[in-house]
Amino acid sequence: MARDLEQYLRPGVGVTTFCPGCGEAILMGLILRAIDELQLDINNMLFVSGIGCAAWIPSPHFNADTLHTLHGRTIAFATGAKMANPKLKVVVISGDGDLTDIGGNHLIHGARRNIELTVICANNSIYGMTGGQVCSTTPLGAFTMTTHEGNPYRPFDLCKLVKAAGAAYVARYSVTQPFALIKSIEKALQTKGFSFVEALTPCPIQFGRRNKFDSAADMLKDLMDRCIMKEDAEGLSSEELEGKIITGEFTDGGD
Ligand SMILES: Cc1ncc(C[n+]2csc(CCOP(=O)(O)OP(=O)(O)O)c2C)c(N)n1
Ligand code: SF4
Ligand SMILES: [Mg+2]
Repeated sequence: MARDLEQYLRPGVGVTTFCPGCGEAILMGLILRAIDELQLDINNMLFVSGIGCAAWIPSPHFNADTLHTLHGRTIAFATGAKMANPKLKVVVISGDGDLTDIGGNHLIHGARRNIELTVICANNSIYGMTGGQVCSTTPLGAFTMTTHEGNPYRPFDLCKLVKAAGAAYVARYSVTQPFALIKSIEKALQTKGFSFVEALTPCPIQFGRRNKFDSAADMLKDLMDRCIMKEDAEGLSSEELEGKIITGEFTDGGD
């Protein structure tokens, strides 16, 4: 069914801030589809973002209340807003660097407290907006502006981290799995407790061009090849899972 998603966009914003081929722009559309599918009243929602390309998803694009806050401090602002007005649906949308590096402590303690927030983390494996520095999600061996000889450190598994910290709902999907990702965002938005959706998204400009991807399409194809549903991964050997990214729901304690 065709939907008028334009109704959710702030009039007059016009040009998007995203580079051509950026997966975060795809994610923006998928979040709006989830809101539309649930018929949520956007006037009863607050979108909180930090600093980074992903932080531009709600602000300035969404025609709703948005808090574009300090780098790494989204969960603190969102917690304050939720406490001040518990009826508000508070949604945090930000990048992997913002939420899990500088904001990592806020993230795990938000999950530990199981505050009713929906957190959507755009994981593009890099600090995109500031020129492509290494991030806690950068794969081992990947080239970035600050790891010219390859990243020597293993990345965080964000879903394991947030699940272990106590979140009610935790899931990971790629923007190349749009229907599953929309459904997951819908589930997160309906969770009574801390919900976390990790959205894998390509950054062709800062990650792709340093890591032998010829184009944005190549990065999307790579994600399509490597993402495997949790259920399909069960029973596969570690050799068969080499290089694969396991996607799906990792806990579903919220109701
Ligand atoms: C306290 C502070 N430290 C560092 C910065 C610089 N800075 C702004 S955005 C950013 C990284 C954003 O990366 P991420 O959250 O992954 O978003 P992306 O651009 O990749 O979507 C950094 C390091 C800042 N604005 N404030
Ligand atoms: S730098 Fe990367 S994450 Fe940022 S808008 Fe461009 S492609 Fe997207
Ligand atoms: Mg990033």
